[in-house]
Amino acid sequence: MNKELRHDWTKEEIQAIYDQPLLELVYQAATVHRTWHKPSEVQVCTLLSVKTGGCPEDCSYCGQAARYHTDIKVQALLPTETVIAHAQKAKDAGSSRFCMAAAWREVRNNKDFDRIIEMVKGVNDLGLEVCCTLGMLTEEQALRLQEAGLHAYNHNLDTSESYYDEIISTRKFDQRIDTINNVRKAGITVCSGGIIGLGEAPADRVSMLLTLATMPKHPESVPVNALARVKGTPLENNPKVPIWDMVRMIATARITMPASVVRLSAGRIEMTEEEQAWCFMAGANSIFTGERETLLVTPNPGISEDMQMFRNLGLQPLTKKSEGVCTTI
Ligand code: SAM
Ligand code: DTB
Ligand code: SF4
Repeated sequence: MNKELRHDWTKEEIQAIYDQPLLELVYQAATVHRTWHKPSEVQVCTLLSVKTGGCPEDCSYCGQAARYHTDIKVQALLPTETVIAHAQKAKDAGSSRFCMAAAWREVRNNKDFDRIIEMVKGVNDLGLEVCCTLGMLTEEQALRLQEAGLHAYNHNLDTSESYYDEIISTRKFDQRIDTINNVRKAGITVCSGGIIGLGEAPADRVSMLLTLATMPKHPESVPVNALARVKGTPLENNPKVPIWDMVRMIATARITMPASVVRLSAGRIEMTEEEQAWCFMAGANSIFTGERETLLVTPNPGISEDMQMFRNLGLQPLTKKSEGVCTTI
């Protein structure tokens, strides 16, 4: 199979990939996956919520938005030492990548950002690959993060441009793109994907993948989240995402962005091992896992359960730096 990345995908092409008979789609994605990656290796990622809840945005899926009455415990920015201690623990557990998340609309040039910079430096000094997700960033802020040693920035498109306003009213799709461009300009790798199960049509999923797959450089990491339904949010009663939709989405991301790490992100707690196996077959090669058994605020399988699944499926966690192992804390 030829190993060329394409950036000129059309909506029709991606829709045709997505709509193929399921087994054909999985076979094609698995073939691409084997051409570009070692299929037995899965990157396991550590996620730490460094600032939880109280967010001014109105993302209708999110348990951390201040305006929804959810059961989430608000937590101010953690002390730097606490974060470094968690990172050390993650490293001792064999982790080499560490992602810090803050429930902010955007980064501001204040003391909290100074502390984030210290955290990035500290985690980097441990020899861990550092990732952050902090909301919108200016180019200058992205540069400061890069200089502190940030390796990756997570900023999801979440859904298609045309469905965006149905899900979030407090910012525009274009502002997501602006931040991603700022991250790129600063020389930080991009982690960007989305969520399915928001009530979007298949055409919205295709449109979101089209935006990602036609970027001048594909995001190095593409998280595919199934909506984690949080009580108190406007989407709490949405139907559970059918597994075949997740498999189609992962397979289509794998085929259109063959070199990227495709992350099977939120939603695993509601999937069986067999269902997750389909996702790995379709080209997913990363997961989030954790000792405290949560993602940011929703449940996630524990590390021992995941390691048992890996043994059952003949998968290995990646250990080398730059493709590292992480666990949720
Ligand atoms: N506040 C920052 C932002 O929105 O960019 C960073 C944190 S936010 C929790 C990171 C991403 O997690 C969101 O963009 C969204 O894609 C995903 N996410 C949040 N809540 C989710 C949920 N309930 N189910 C699935 N994915 C979710
Ligand atoms: C991403 O796309 N998924 C992760 C990570 N990026 C930050 C977070 C998902 C959060 C799911 C719901 C929660 O626990 O808040
Ligand atoms: Fe805030 Fe991010 Fe949640 Fe949106 S997804 S409400 S920006 S924490």
